[in-house]
Amino acid sequence: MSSPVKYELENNVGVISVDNPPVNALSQAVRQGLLDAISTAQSDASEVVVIVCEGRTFIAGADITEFGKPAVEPFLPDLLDTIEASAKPVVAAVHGTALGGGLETALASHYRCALETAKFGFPEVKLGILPGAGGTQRAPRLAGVEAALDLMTSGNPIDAPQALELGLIDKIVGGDLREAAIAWARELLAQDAVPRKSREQAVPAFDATLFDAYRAKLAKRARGQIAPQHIVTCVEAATERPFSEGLEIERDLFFVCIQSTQSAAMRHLFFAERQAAKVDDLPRDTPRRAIDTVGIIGGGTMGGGIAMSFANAGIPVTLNEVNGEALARGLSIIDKNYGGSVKRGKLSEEKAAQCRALITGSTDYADLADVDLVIEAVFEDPELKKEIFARLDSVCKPGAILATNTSYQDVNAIAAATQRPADVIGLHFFSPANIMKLLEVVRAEKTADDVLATCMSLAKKIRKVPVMSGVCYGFIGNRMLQPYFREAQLCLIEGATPEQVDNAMEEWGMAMGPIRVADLAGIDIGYKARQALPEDKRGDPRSYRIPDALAEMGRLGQKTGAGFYRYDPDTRKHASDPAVLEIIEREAASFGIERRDFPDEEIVDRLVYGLVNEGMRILEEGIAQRPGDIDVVYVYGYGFPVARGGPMHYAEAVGIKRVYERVCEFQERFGAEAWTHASLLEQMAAEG
Ligand code: T1G
Repeated sequence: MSSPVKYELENNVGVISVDNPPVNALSQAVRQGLLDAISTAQSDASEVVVIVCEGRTFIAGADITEFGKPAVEPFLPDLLDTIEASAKPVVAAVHGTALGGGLETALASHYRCALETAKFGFPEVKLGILPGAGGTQRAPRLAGVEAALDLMTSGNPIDAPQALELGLIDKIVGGDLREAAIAWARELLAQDAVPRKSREQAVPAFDATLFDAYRAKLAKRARGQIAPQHIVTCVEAATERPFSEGLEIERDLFFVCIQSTQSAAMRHLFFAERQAAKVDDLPRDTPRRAIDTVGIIGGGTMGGGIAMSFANAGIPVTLNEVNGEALARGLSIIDKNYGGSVKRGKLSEEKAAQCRALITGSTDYADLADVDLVIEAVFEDPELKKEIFARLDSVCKPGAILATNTSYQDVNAIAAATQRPADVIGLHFFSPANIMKLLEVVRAEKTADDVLATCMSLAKKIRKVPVMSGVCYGFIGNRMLQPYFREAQLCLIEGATPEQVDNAMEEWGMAMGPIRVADLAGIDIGYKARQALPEDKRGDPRSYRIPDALAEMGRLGQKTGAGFYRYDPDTRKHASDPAVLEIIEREAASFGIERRDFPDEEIVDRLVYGLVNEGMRILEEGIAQRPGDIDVVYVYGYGFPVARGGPMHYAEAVGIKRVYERVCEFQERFGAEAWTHASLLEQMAAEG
């Protein structure tokens, strides 16, 4: 087996090139190859060494597939110490992304150059770990404490001009990178450049209060996560201890992180997200249709956000509304959103104007005749949606994809309203659609393979995370939400308070508790949906009598200043409202329920195991391809804590048998209607 690392002597320059597709990860073979090459260079005719990579990127980090397996030498920290100790200057030449162990390799080199388009980052925190090969000690010495903290605790990459400004790289080069790096290496030699070790650089002046400020900020932003806090400790050590001691602290805390359940959960999500983009029964070479222009029906909150997602990816959009007034309203919301992004520094004025210019308003369906994809985003009236699809069927060109953004409705029935059901698919965006990353791609019975393949790839282009779902009421996410919200309401009527339910779930890790989510979404949404159903189809009345009472009092949530909580008109901060407790007690009494004290653990188990049990049914029915898909849906669409890996991964971490037993206990206590266990759950528990 040939090494993925090649070493060639080009006159007086030793060139080490790494070729380990797809992202030149630092697998054992790459580490061994690098060690062999740098050792060879110490005793040959080379006077300077260049490290460069083949393919689409510089080293994108350690090989994550090796995590959790016994570590094999050479270990990365030792390899990087060897590179840094080289008697001959080492130049790292970066293109694509230098991430994690890849950036650490560059920082252990003595000089760094890059193409203008290169990106640099420490994404380890997104895997629940920290830079474990000297990054926490070398980066603050080169870029300063605050920049290093930002890079490592956010996990987000920066571009080459920023890296140059911070001192993480020395030069931006153009043209062929290998040639440019070799030429620069020779220039350095001509300037008598010597090995310049990052470990010997002093940490630039810094504000010592930064560390506690970051600890407090991260305790809010990454509630309960250990890696961000340990990163701060490592960087603080870089300012207080000799390099070697700082390295030891980094090593110890790296192992604490990598052995944590949090990191196991976040690594699971890394691969689950990439797996979710694949459709098992679709060949990889399934043709894709070209999507160069898009039309959107409905300029409301969803339609506007969807339009921005495509425009932000450089795809022209025609936004269609029923009349000029509605269109003006829709476009003004988009203008406001772009203005907000510029104000928050998320987008430059110029970029915002460029994107906005790609969105054109329309009140005439004829304007959609030539677009490649149309997305219908009107309110949830099934008959109206069918009407719209029948009109689109008569207007749109052959081969155009017709998609619906419905959150619940039967996509098969909508497709049947056209003569071309093979071109119909569900594209379920999440609000705000220009921000939320999740996209449920709903495959209807007759959806053509190339339509599905096109939409799964298109998602990546508009920076969304696609997950395929079959057709059922609420698809994957919203269907699983029903037992979650049902149990939240039942916990209320049986004895818990809105604060207790929300605090229990937020302490456990949810971004926002279910009661506050109900107030944010609007209590009238659920109320109207129930009113549209016959009484016997609304489910257990104990699970909706309280929100119905609030809705009938006009307490619709944040939008009316009061729902389960009161909201400060200026700050929108929520506060408890004793009047709500009176309503809860009144409704409980009407059912003859004696309210009781409520352990937080029971709230968490009923809500989360409700999700898991429904998730098992969704897998049984083949609505979701794999458990990891469900985890990606909940983490990217419903604020499920990344450090718990999603509902299905969490069930596995807790133990499927324990979950099954708890669900059976709930069935005993609360009845089979709500808690009949999924057969897959029973089977998995039985088979261990
Ligand atoms: N290890 C193993 N496989 C990897 C990988 C990695 N680091 N990065 C990507 N892959 C696989 C991925 O699973 C997929 O496989 C294929 O490559 C293409 O990826 C000591 C310990 C580089 C920006 O966290 O962010 O270094 O699905 O679909 O959209 O401090 O991949 O095709 O079979 O994502 O073009 C730190 C992770 C590691 C970077 C490219 N590094 N990767 O994005 O392609 S920890 C990371 C990415 C570390 C040290 C520590 C992205 C990318 P498959 P893709 P992409």
